[in-house]
Amino acid sequence: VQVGVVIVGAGPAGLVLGNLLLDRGIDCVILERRGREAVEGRARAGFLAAHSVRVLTQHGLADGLLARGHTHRTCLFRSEHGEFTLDYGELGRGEVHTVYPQQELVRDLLAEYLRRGGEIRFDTEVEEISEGGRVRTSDGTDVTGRYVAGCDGHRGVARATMTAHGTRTARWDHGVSWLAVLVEAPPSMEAVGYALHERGFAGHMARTATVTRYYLQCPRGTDPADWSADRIWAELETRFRVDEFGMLKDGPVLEKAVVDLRSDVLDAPGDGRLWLAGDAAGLISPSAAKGANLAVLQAERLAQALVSALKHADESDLARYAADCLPRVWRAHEFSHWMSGLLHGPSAEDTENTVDARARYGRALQYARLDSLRTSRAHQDFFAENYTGI
Ligand code: RFL
Repeated sequence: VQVGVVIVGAGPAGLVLGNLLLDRGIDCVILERRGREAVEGRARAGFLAAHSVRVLTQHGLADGLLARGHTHRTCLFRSEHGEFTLDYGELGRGEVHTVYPQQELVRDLLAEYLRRGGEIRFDTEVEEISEGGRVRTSDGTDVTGRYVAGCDGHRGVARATMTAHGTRTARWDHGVSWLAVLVEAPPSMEAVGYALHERGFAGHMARTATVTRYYLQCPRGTDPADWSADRIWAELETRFRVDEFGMLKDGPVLEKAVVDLRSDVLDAPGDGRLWLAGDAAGLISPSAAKGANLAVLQAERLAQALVSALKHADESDLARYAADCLPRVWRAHEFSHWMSGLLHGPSAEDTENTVDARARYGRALQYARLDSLRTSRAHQDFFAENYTGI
């Protein structure tokens, strides 16, 4: 079988790309390792940047998120020094977030892809991508594309193929992990909540009227099974200082998983016939909620470049794809990295090993960052621009 583009992976990157290609009359097929139910049920991101909403709207992919998503414009920081709220919708470029669970976005994108006549094969794992654009799948069939789009996440074959051919990776391990918890309870506050605490960071992010996401910083190697619902709520209440600021709205824990905070970026997100988008091209720690937004950005750019290549035999946009995306990718990483420093303070290693000096220095820097953000309008504008921007 020969098609214009073989897309590996049906996450946000692959599905946005597939829709945009179909729109321009490019034939493509998506190969997805998992079944439809698993693809549509995976709860991850929730905060969409204004840029992502613009791209999705422009391409007729935003009906669901415009109808059921919520606008979000404030974030709150709580620490031993009290709390303050930033109305980021009034700062910087005046952009806001749209809160819409990733699994609902994926469901919408998939429905639209099928409505546009797109082909997708579920339960089909790609095992190898070879130089001529040939893709070997677990069911023993080969599919060949004029181009292959690797949208198979950070553990996928596309990235492994690139690195096996010598593409280098820039990588950072933030040294901490988050216990990511989904609870069946309405949000406890209007804002995104960031709690800085000597026991570690805790986060609160709205998802829907009945489901809320919480995060708890935990040591690397934490087993989620060690965290009972009671322990989770007790720790959240301590770090959110409920005695001082009021209770959280609790409810049953629906899901818990540990996410290690790591970031990396491939030097070259593609070459020849194989081009990467989303987590396949780079993983960003969730500290500033940028991952799904970078996936949308890259899928849009890659779609344009592939259309030029396939319709006009012009590969100059593909040649420029890296230069086009990487500066914005790195700006997102820079901001996420700064957020990570703000939220986490000194690493557990610093606190345990070099007890005093380094830990105290790290903690003081953390509070200086927070204080700058609390008191400087210029810093608040800069924060808002990066927080909502892509
Ligand atoms: P995905 O979503 O991982 O999709 C990749 C797809 O490829 C399939 N696949 C294969 N298929 C065929 N053959 C193979 N060999 C394959 N290998 C893999 C997989 O089954 C899967 O369906 O990658 P994509 O499309 O690049 O999208 C990236 C985003 O999912 C990710 O960046 C975000 O979820 C990150 N993220 C957040 N991003 C935001 O912008 N805002 C947020 O609020 C936010 N919160 C989060 C997050 C990520 C989290 N976790 C779990 C890491 C919260 C969490 C807890």
